[in-house]
Amino acid sequence: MAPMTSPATLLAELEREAKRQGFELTGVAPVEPLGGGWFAPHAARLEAWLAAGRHADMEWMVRRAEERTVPSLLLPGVKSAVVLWMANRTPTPPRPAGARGRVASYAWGRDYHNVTGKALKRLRNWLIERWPGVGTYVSVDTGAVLERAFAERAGIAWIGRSSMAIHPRLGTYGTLAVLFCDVELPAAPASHPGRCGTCTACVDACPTGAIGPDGVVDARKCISYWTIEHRGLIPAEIRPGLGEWVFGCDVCQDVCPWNHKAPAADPALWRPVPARAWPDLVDWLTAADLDAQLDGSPLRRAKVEGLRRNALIALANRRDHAALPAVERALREDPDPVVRATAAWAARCLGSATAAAMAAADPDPLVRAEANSPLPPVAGCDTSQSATEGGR
Ligand code: B12
Ligand code: SF4
Ligand code: SF4
Repeated sequence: MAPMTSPATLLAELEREAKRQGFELTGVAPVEPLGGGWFAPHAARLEAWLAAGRHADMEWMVRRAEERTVPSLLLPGVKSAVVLWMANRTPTPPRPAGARGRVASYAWGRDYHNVTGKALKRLRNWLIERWPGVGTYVSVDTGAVLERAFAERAGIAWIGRSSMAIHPRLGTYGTLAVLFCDVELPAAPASHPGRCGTCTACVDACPTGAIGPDGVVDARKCISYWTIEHRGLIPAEIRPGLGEWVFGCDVCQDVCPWNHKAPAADPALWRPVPARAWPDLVDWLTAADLDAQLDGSPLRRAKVEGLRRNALIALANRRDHAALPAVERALREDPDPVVRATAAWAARCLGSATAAAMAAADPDPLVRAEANSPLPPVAGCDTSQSATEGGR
């Protein structure tokens, strides 16, 4: 069926509908189906990033690299990318007393893959109704799309030195969503200009030195990668750098000046749970129903054994001696060898008298290897951090 309206009118209506669906920003980038033009340098950077191994073991980045650099493989005849932004940082809840870990703010409440993903699908359905026959492809994080590149070209944000997309009023705490379509919509005249200037706050503050001065993030050093994406044992030399972070990391965003006056996102939409912002680490180790407790939460991505592994590292880093019985129990009883191996290391860091012998007697070689591995220096976390640190 022929469209009933011009592309310019359609875009104006689409922007209104996107607002109604909860998106603060909408922009359009032109898409070169084969990935040339303005997009070529972005594609080249992705290729260089992968070639240098900066994706760590995220093999899914390699598997779909071609689709990431050639948009027409995702949608034949693609002409435009509608880029949307949904603010996701709700106010920081007060930090309760006790052995608590820290969780990236996007994971305090509902899962954005669900919230933003559903809003994007509703917008797509609206578009299809308005423009019958239109071809679309949608991505919220998991599509094979270089989302930040399209955000920059759509004029809604620039890619900062931290590699985060930054909007001058909304800062960095936003989820990006991209809708490719085969209609030529009026695109932003140019990419958003970079506004980092001489600031290097994120490079200087990153606890693990993951951000190069040129704004390239090395996942092999990024806390977010280790605590969320990595399966298996976290290497001993990495563990101290994780500090108290047990799922993701917000340091490069918290220090970014563009976030300091950014408005908070709507708690009614995200429904943050204080105990997910500041999880009780011993609870994570011992709760039999942890998986069920996390229903609908992005925390589930790390799986129960990953969360327990991370909690053990945080307890060791915090030198939480009171947690030693729970750590020893994890070493003795947890069915997962990665959890037991991490527990052996954590218990030894906490001065356990029995951990080495227990680990040596374990049936799994991964655990036995932690019986007398050299103990790296344990980074002492400043447990006196204020309850509102990093928040507004
Ligand atoms: C893989 C991935 C990761 C990996 C790798 C991170 C990375 N920087 O690439 C890990 C697991 C470490 C990660 C961590 C995080 N992620 Co992530 N991640 C992704 C994912 C799936 C792909 C990113 C990608 O393609 N990386 C490859 C690199 C090459 O691409 P890029 O980072 O976009 O790089 C661009 C620029 O850095 C620039 N560039 C690269 N090299 C060079 C060199 C020079 C000289 C110059 C000038 C520029 C330049 O060009 C590149 C192409 O445009 C996207 C979703 C998506 N589909 O895009 C989410 C995404 C980027 N992540 C997101 C978030 C929120 C995070 C975390 C904040 C989560 C947390 N709190 O723990 C951290 C932040 C870490 C950081 N500083 O980047 C959001 C970012 C939103 C925003 N406002 O920018 C995204 C867009 C998901 C979403 N839909 O909202 N993530
Ligand atoms: S998320 Fe944390 S570890 Fe990763 S680059 Fe940012 S500050 Fe560094
Ligand atoms: S902290 Fe500074 S350098 Fe880093 S992204 Fe923000 S403005 Fe840019």
